Amino acid sequence: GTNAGVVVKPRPKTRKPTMYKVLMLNDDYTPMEFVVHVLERFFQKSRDQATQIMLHVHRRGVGVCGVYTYEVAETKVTQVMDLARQNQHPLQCTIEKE
Ligand code: TYC
Repeated sequence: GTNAGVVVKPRPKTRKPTMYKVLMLNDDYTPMEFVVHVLERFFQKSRDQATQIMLHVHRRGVGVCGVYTYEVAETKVTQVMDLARQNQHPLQCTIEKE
């Protein structure tokens, strides 16, 4: 086929990194607009995507903001929790191994 004659060494040490879901939890007090803002700012969601995720969390209690390696996921949780605390919102965010 293509690449005829090209010899490729197997590389057995390569591993898929363990990935972690960042989960957003519903509460009764955090404004919907704040949650949409958080999803746009820290999770690179469009306004429409952020609104869909926020409404899913509002209705179902929990939703996935994104899936990342451990260090990135942990950083995003910290960023969300810091901004929520600064604004005196009880918004909760956590990580879960995929
Ligand atoms: N339930 C909140 C309200 O009615 C909105 C909300 C959505 C809060 C998602 C948190 O993760 C959340 N204002």
